[in-house]
Amino acid sequence: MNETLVNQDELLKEFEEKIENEIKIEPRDWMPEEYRQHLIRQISQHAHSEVIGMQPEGNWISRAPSLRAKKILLAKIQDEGGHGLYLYSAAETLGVSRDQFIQWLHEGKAKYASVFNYPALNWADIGAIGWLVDGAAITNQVSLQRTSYGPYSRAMVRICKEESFHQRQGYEIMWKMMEGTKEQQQMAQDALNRWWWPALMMFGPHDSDSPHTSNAMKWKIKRESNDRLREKFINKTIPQAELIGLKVPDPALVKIGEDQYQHGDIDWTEFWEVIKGNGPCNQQRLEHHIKAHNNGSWVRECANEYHIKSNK
Ligand code: FAQ
Repeated sequence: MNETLVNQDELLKEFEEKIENEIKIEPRDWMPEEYRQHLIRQISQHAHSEVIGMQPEGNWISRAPSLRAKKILLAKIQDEGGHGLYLYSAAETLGVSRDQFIQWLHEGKAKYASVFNYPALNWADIGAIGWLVDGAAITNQVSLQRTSYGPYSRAMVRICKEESFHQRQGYEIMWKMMEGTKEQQQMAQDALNRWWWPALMMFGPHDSDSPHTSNAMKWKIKRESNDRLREKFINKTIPQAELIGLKVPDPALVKIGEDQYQHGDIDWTEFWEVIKGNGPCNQQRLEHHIKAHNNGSWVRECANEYHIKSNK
């Protein structure tokens, strides 16, 4: 038998044993090329989501209703930028440069979470984003803390600590609005009506329609499936809505047990249309990112120059 083939078999066996025994795969470890490509796709798309996700909320910093609300929102959005940086760094350990990731985003070759292609129309939307979008993100990310790739897993641990504050700041906004005037209560309900379904879509297609789930579960990249995570999110969010007098906009929703619900049909046509680039804000989000990236080129050039000089 060919020596390289034997060697490959041994390496694969060692890799599979590590996965089996919950030992993290680290950047310098041997890994199957498909595993590496899977991670490059998922971690970079995750990073893009964090950074593009700053846009809907960023629009509201200058219009926050109080200094306290402005400070909290500013800190939260900065955190999202930081999450993008940890994740780009984790993805770079797989052998692709940050410039390449950004180029794939700008060329439309890399995705980011579909939810960020919806507009934030008023202050209640900032509450709904924190409560629902961060709430969905954290449900997924808590599970990803146990992902098999070391740098991704460690980034998730830190991100989860910050994300739980984000979820609470959003819920606090909704809560305050529900204690306010009739008009404020209607605004909160309207924001929930518009963000509920896009938040459920964040978990991705049903397991039966998810091409990546089988490998992701085999390699323990994903620890729970799209549908299982969506279910967990729904079960914890509905009681939160009811507590402050909000109604989830799903006429087919049924309670099937203690804090257990079955949801109605998700509009997958809308989901795939948004992913294809036809959502309300896809073009705006990408154009804004490209413009900001180009405007910042002089900062990158200066930083590189400084780095080269200080290392001489
Ligand atoms: N949006 O086979 P699957 C945040 C694509 S962070 C767009 O199920 P997979 C923080 C998928 O990429 C939110 N595309 O794929 C924040 C694939 O296409 P591809 C981001 C989606 O990877 C809050 C195709 O559909 N979190 O919000 C979506 O096994 C507030 C088939 O799908 C993460 O990225 C979608 N929703 O499962 C920031 C978590 N769903 O790549 C600011 C990490 C699916 O073949 C403000 N990622 N697609 O062209 C994951 O857990 C997984 O990648 C999933 C998708 C669950 C997103």
